[in-house]
Amino acid sequence: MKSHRAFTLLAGLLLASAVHASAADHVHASHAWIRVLPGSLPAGAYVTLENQGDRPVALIGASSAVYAEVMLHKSSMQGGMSRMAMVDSLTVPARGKAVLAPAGYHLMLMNAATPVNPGDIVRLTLKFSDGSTLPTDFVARPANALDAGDGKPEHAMPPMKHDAKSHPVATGTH
Ligand SMILES: [Cu+2]
Repeated sequence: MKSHRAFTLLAGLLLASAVHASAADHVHASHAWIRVLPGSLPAGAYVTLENQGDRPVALIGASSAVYAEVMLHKSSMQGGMSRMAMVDSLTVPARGKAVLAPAGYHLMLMNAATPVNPGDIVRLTLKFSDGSTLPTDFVARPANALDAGDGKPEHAMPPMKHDAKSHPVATGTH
C-alpha cells in the first residue's frame, strides 16, 4: 500500500497548490455592501480591500450569479457634475489598502436576474490581476445608505491618476 499512500500525498499537495493559486488569501475584504436603486437601475458595490502580501495586486473586476454584468467604475466630479468612467484595474498596494466607496471607485452591477432588496446578501467573486479570486458577501442596503452600516464608515480616497477611458455616462447615483 506504499504506492497508494504516495499517490494520496501527491494528490493532496496538488490540491493544496491549486487552492493557493486561485484563492486570494493575501487580500482581505471588509465593509462590503451594495446600494440598491429602484427598478432596474444599476447598483453600486463598495468594499475595502486590504493587501497583506508583499506585492501589489490589482482588482480587475468581479462576477456574480445574480448580476449578469459587473464593471469596475470610478466616479469623479468634473465641472460640478458627477461623472463615471470605466477603469481597467484598481491597485491594492503591498501592505496597503484600496477603498471602493460612494463618489469614488465602485463595481457597477447591472441586469439583475432576480430583484435584490435591502437586507439581501449577494455574493460577488472579486477577480485580481494575478488570477486569484475572492468570493465576498455584500449586504444590500437602501438607496439612501452612505456606508456598509456596520458603524465603520470608509471614505473614498482622494482622486488619483488613472488610465480611465472616459465615457459620456453622467449620473449622480454612484
Ligand atoms: Cu458606475
